Amino acid sequence: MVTRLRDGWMFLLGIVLCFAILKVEGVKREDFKACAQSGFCRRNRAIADEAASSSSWTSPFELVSKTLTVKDNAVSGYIKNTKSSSLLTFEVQVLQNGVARIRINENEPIKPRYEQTAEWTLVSNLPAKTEAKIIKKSDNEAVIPMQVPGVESASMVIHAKPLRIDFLVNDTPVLTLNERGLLNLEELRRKDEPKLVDQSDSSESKVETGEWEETFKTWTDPKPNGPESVALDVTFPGFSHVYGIPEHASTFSLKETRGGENAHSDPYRLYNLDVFEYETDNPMALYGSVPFMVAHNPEHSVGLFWMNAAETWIDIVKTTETEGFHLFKHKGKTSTTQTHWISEAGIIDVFVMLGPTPKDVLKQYISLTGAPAMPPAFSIAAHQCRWNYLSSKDVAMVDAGFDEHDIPNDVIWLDIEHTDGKKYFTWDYAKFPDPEKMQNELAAKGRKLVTIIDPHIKRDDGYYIYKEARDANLFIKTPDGNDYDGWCWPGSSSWIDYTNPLAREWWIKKFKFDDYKSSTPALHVWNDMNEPSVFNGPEITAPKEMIHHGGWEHRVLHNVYGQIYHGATAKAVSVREETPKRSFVLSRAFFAGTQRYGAIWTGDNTASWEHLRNSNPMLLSIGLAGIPFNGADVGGFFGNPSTELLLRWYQAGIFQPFFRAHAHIDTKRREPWLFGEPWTTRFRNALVERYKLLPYFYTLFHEAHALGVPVMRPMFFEFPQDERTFALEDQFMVGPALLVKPVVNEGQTVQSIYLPSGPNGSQIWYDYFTQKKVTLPSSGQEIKTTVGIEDIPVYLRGGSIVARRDRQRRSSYGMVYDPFTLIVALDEEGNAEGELYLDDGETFDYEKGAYIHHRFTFKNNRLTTQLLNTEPIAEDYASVMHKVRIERVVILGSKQDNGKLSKVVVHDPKGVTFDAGYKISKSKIVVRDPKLSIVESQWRLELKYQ
Ligand code: NBV
Repeated sequence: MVTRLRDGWMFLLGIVLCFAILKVEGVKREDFKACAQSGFCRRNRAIADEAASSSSWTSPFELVSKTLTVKDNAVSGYIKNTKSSSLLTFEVQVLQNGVARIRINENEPIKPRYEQTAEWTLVSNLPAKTEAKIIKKSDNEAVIPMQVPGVESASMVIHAKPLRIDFLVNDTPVLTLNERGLLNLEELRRKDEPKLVDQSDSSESKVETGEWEETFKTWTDPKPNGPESVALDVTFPGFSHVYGIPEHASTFSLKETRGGENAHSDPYRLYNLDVFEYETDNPMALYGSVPFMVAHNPEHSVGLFWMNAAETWIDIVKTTETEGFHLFKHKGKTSTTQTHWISEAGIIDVFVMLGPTPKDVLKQYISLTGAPAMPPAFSIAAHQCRWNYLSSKDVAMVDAGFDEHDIPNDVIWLDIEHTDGKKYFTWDYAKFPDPEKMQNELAAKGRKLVTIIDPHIKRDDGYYIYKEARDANLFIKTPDGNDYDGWCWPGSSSWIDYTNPLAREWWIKKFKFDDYKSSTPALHVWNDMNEPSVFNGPEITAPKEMIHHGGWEHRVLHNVYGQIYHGATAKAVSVREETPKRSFVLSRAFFAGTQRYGAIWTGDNTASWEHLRNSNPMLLSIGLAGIPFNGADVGGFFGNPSTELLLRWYQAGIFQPFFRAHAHIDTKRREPWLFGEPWTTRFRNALVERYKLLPYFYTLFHEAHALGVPVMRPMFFEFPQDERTFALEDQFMVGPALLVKPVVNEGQTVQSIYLPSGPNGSQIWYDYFTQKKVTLPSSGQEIKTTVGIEDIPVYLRGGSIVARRDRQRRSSYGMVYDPFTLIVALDEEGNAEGELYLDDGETFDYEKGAYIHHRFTFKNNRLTTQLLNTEPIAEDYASVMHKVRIERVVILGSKQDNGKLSKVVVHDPKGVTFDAGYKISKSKIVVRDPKLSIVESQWRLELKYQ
């Protein structure tokens, strides 16, 4: 009876919530905590306040120097809390690639603290440890040498009293731990035991502690473990810019959070949450969390990875010498960034990456958290989604619409309404009578279908997924051992505990074709709501006291839950066929390591110019945090974009890594042909440009897979010494060659673009579309250009070679055997180089040599190539690709003073020499059909001058 009554109330609540979800406008800030409403954030901020206000503040933590020992290439010892006299364990590992790991834990906690974030986050084959050495300078100072490739000298200096750790690169301090003395580790204790001593004697009296219970709105968190937070300050001396720690709808170069000009007033929060109608310029938590920060100045880049999956807050303060702070004078520069990392539970497990370049830091970061997956080729083309395409007929119409209007598209998506009552893995057969036929029809054109699979499972005995999971005991539990029951789309729901290995194993089977009825190899998957989103939970998520496998509270792993789910789904889709294939799974929630599984998007944005503008800094931050495959809903999810906004969004989206048009169920239809001419042509033109550039994008995804470098790059990644690029967030690089500055303002007719001059001041740029060399004004590097409604400001960097496929097809599948055009954009010296990576786009055969990787070089009027393949191209692959040609070479910027071009000679791989046809206009040469196969490399194309 009680249950039924409760269910009745829950049902009503659900209706009200759904109604609210569709009707309310703007973010409801009051649904989400500010730091002041979170006990552990308050307590640690109070310590920072006290440290800042008292000149005599020192950290109570000291390293017990004589306990330092070396074992298994790790340095370990004890830290003493001088106020409580208790001990913490301390461990340092130095890895061979310039990374150091520091772990601090309670020595003998009354019960284990959560250390397993490593299991979900780190790769199993971490870089080897270097031989650990301690050079004792004095009782108070020990030096641990570090090896950083590309750097003359590097070391870690540990000061014992009080504990402070400095990292030095070529004798310059680049990062310091506990410089402000904010290290804190709340030791577990029993509720009836008094706290030995507070970190700060008076902070307790100043703040309401919320240690054993905390109420937020109508929810009370019982906190059975009491206070257990960990915190540490990290100073970046000499750095005025820090980046990363997504996901926030904020600026790319992170703002201060404790005063200062244009600062946020709360710390950046990392707590995966479903924030309805989120706002821009806000440090509030969003759907994903990556506790990884990069600091950059003209000389150095460093990274800090705070490996903790509990709720985390990060304060940022910037200081200059004149303001009183200066620990180190940094080659005449005075700016320093101080950060304060505060997590609710777990241990301190941090990695410091010493670069020295931004690309090196990313490489170091993915050596820990894993290489981004190589995406299936179709998934980097265009996707068409909507909540919802309502029936098979609707899907067929949309599909046909693309063909009728000659607009390329690779994927059509089905949102929650395609299911039978929001029971995932089922179909509403009334609307989709023959899903297999529908998929086969798409597949016949090389197109795919994506269906949504959310993690909330309807509690319905007649639903096989629910029954199987319940019977196998796979759901997240309440503290009293029942299956957690919360509210989401299907009504009363439970959530699979993916941290349980048995749950993952079971989940993987659910995607086999005979299990997931009516699914075919053309179907790929979308994981939404995996923060997890719980309509009637605190802050619209799962209560922290819920219990996972091994007895762990949800609190300790909340931020990684969605990533584990994403990983299990990606694996499932990949192994459903006998021969594993690359899967495409889009996730909304993410954590460090998500890049190993697939793509993410920025959730429910709004169809406004502000959100279009915001997509660039958001995606730059996510890419910088190791997740290169990212995108924002093109057009904006909530609301109806004007046609101009929609078009400008397409024009920006085609240069962002993941392109998906998507819209809320209440919005007007907006497939790109619905606006009539000349708009249809404009949308087509934008999408066709993306398709032409697919070989370049694919090559960049391969680079991301190999090295972690983002596809959509912050300007400073390519121009690390140019300080003017450090805060740029409205223009970006796509790979090393293309600079893009999308138009993001209504009615905009002029765009100014910053074109960096490069380290030696001689960087040439070409307008990507007109292929003309840009003449820079005498005043500097900023140009202004008029932008018509069809114009996208894109510039090609002199010195690069970009491979394209220029024939228009209806999907990327149709382009597999299409010939290539090479655009060779010469630099000041008449040189250029660039890469092309190719494989079958769907299997893992590239691991067995089935790929082609060229490095093209243009030098001394000759175009040549070198295959970067580590072994001969696998025979089968080489033989199918043999017929694929380079059909055109376009050379930009050839020097008139070379004389008159008299012929273009091709020396082919068989030793045959012939003249190729060409056309020349001013400094552009177009060589036609040099008859070169893409699998060959022993050729040379030469420009002969008279
Ligand atoms: O499944 C419906 C939507 C989906 O279209 C959107 O992309 C997700 O971010 N989903 C959220 C649930 C509800 C949104 C109000």
